[in-house]
Amino acid sequence: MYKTGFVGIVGKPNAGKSSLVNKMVGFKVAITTPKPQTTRFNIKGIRTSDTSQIIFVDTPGVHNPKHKLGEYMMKGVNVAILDTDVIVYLVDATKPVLDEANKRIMNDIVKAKKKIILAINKIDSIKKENILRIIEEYNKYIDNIGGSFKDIIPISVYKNDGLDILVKCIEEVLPEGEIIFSEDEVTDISERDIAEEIIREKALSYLNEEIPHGINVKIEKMKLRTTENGNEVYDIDAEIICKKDSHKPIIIGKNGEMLKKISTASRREIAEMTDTRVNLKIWVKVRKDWENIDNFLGNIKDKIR
Ligand SMILES: Nc1nc2c(ncn2[C@@H]2O[C@H](COP(=O)(O)OP(=O)(O)OP(=O)(O)O)[C@@H](O)[C@H]2O)c(=O)[nH]1
Ligand SMILES: [Mg+2]
Repeated sequence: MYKTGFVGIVGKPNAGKSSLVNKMVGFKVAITTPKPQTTRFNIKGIRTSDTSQIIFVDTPGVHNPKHKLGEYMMKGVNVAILDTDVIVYLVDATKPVLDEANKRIMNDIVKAKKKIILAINKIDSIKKENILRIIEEYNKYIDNIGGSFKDIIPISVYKNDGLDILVKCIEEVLPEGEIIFSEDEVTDISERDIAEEIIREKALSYLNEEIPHGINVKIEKMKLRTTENGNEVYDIDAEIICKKDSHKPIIIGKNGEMLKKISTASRREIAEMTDTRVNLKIWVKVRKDWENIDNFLGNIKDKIR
């Protein structure tokens, strides 16, 4: 009996949701960083095997929004809860406390009568006895709001620990069905979108303090060109958008060194992903308060689905 369905991966920022989806799919569909609130819109990661096609939906970390950007991010989480067959609620075992925003989301999942699997990630970084305490706390909470977990699975994405069991548990609760996406499809987002995300990932990784989360990346042009000697090259023009005048020189860096670092790392990874040479130009622009202005949020707002 072949199983097919959509599985929402929901949880606090930094729990390892995007890392889990990438590992399950075997391809980097979503960027990951050690900084919370990396993911800004839902991304599908498709895992096709002999027994099932699981369409994972990676979602932004659950938080209390402080601007329009945050509101759109949380809208994405809510859409995923309604539109998927199963929810994997992912807990970071090193920071398991259930905050108010996450309690609300848990209530929404129970209210929507969705099947929930609790996965406790990063067990490579805690003592075994702490896992029991986390299980107890979460069981108590869900019991209080009239729900229950279909399964509880400790995992480590880093160590590939418990992931086979997680897949089996998902397959058990997924509906029977035919394959939806062709076998070679791994995601629903375009190369252009992934390229934007890769540039943002590099900027997030290299920049410090308050700047990383205040940036957005927009690709203005991404065109394939054939050179005189018959090689293909992607010409890419991109903008890093920041919200304050004072951030711009920091992103560019002394003698342009920071921007060069971001640009070199991005170019390499985009070239690897597209299997094509890349000619990447990045400009830095200031758009004051862009996180609250609809015009500048198109690339996030349009991806709520
Ligand atoms: N120790 C440990 N760290 C992990 C594991 N899985 C992911 N991480 C790390 O946790 C951090 C956050 O991972 P992400 O996958 O970006 O987390 P996320 O839940 O998608 O975060 P947001 O998009 O911000 O909501 C990264 O530094 C990962 O390398 C794991 O199994 N063990
Ligand atoms: Mg993420």
